[in-house]
Amino acid sequence: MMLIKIFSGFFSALALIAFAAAESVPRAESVLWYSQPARSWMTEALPLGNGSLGAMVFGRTDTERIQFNVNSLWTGHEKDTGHYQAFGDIFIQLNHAAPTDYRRELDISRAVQRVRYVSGGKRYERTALISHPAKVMVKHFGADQPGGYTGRLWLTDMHDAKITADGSRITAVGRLENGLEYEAQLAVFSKGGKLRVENSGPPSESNPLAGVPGAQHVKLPAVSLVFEACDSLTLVLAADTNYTPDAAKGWRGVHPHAELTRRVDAVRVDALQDVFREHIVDYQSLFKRFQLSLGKSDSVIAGKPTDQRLLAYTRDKTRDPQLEEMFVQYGRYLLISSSRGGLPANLQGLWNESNKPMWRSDYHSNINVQMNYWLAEPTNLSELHLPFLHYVRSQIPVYRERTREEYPKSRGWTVRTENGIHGGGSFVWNPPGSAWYALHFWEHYAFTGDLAYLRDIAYPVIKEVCQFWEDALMERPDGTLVAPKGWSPEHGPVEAGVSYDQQIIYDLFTNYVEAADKLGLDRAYRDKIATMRGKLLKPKIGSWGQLQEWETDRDNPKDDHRHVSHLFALHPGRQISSLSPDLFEAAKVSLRARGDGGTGWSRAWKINFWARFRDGDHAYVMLRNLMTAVNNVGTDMRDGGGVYPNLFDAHPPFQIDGNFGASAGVAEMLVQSQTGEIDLLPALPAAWPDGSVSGLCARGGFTLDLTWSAGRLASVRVTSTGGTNARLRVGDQVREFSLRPGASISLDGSLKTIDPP
Ligand code: FUC
Repeated sequence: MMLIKIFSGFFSALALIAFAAAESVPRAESVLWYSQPARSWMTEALPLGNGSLGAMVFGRTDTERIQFNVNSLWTGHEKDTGHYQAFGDIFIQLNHAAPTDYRRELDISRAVQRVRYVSGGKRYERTALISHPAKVMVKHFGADQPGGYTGRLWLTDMHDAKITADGSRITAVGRLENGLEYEAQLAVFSKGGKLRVENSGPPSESNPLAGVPGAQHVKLPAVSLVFEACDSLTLVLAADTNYTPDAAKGWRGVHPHAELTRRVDAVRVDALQDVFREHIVDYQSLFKRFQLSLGKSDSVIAGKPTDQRLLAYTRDKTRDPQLEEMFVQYGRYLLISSSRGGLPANLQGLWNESNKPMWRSDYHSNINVQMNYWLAEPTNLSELHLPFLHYVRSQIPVYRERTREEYPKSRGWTVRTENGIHGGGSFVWNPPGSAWYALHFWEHYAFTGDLAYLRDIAYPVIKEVCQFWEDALMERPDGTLVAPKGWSPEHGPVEAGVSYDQQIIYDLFTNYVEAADKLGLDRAYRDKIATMRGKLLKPKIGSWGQLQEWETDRDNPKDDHRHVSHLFALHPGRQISSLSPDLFEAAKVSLRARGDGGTGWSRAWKINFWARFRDGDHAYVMLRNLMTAVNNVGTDMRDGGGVYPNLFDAHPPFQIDGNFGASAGVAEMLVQSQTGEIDLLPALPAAWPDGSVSGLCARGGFTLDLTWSAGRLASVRVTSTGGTNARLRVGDQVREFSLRPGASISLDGSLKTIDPP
């Protein structure tokens, strides 16, 4: 409070509160920062989001651009995917020329952005966030002297919405062709100076947005707000649609107008610190559950702006464990920002500036949407997995109908490769897609041990997908069961017995049998599925020792295709592990042949694969390969993956699965639990000799806090979040014990008890 008093005056106390709340100074590895404004949406602007409202902020000093999204703004219907849409922008003409001391940052430990600079002798500072509890974006523009803000601002829209102003509130109201209605409300507050609405249209002499990156396509509305000699400005934005995840209601709920008005009205601009504090507390309740330290970077390296640091990491091969730590936590930041209760994270999370984004920015079922959720359970964001599971359940009524048209002999449902939010899909059918989704329903149970969830939510879904395959599988004369007309994404012939299909069905049947056993349900059907699992065509080893991608031994050792679908059984499946040494070795031969390159998500998957091979050094090579600095804005996937200066994963173009898959991969390097025991430090690379992790979750209902030094486990604390019997492994040492839910036990590096429960 003292701090606030001292610094109040013209210089806003808000930024200070944002950074003083909850903890003193943000750690260097929590802050992405740059010494220039963003020059491109995809590679340099910085993301904010509360799970349904998202924004990309440029931090410009001439004309600021805030591009925003709502993740339910989709075209499409029950027979077609549609495209995820851009919503609109806020442009704020500030005319702060020749800034010096410029710094733009995103603090991922608070989900707050800040921009600071000096222009015309005045020191400016901006703070921005999108609050989940308040469901608004707030951006505050402050300065250390009065009268620094003179300019004009616009709220724009990507679909010709009607834009009007009432007082200092601008409203955009629109409707898409599929009947989706939407609205945005932007309220502007000022201190000092004057603020007025102008309805005369944009200045005709020149385009005021010339020079603003990505703004060429934007049509400026007639309405703008003019501000003159203001000391500070505060922007409050709320936006939403009338989408509802319910086919029975035609996917449409109430118009968002009243609710948006309520959200904006609820923000008390004279007590903004409350909004900030509430946001930080809410965000940190998720973010802080998982902490990681992979070692200390050289202070000169750690002190550089993030883009330069990333360049040095790639070009000079610097050792920078704190950058790696930041990248892992950034994945968690992105998930918290894009998956919180509403729709799940799509190919770009929820950030999108185009009405025709690559691959529709959709829910892609042959690897991508699944990879988005690999990190949720292990990195202690279990409830953020639910938006994906709820989304799938909401689509099932339509999936059933479409599936019946395509597979008239099958009960149950499955999906196409490209999927929207109205049940519709496009591109080829992906028959094992639903079985892969079913794995996610199982995993949420496997990590939480929540039996009520298993019984009421997961089990019916898993069982219905089993019924699809019960009807779709083809029995050969020798009794072998094969999936007909399969396709290993996205190459090779369409034929029966493709490994991708066979392995995913095996995984589905395994999860079903375990679920039925846990619940003591459907004994006869459980036995039937267990028998069918036994008859499935199994993985085969080919002529060069590889795990075959197809039933026919035709794998080309020079094939470096980005998809590695025939290794599903290794990860995320559990059919192949060190317990099946021949297949384990064959999978390794295949992965080596595929190489260490690929698109962003392909590299991320390879981190997970090498972790499952218990080869930490190779997993680490893949992490570094994924973290290759790239700055191209092209879309040619032959360019290979990497990350942009804003640490967004480059497919290319930006695709968020690689971010999420990498965070999951590092968790997989530190702890694994897919084979019934909790394996500690299974793939620790030489690059991280000393470190710690806390709040990492394992299947069975446990969280783990580990420390290691000189490459060996030093201590482990196991806390039961519901699990009772644990089997812990480190190297060849194994220790079994039981814990009461809520209790913890601390062990040393050789698994001897230090602190009993
Ligand atoms: C799959 C991949 C592509 C891309 C697309 C969104 O089809 O093969 O590389 O990631 O999804």
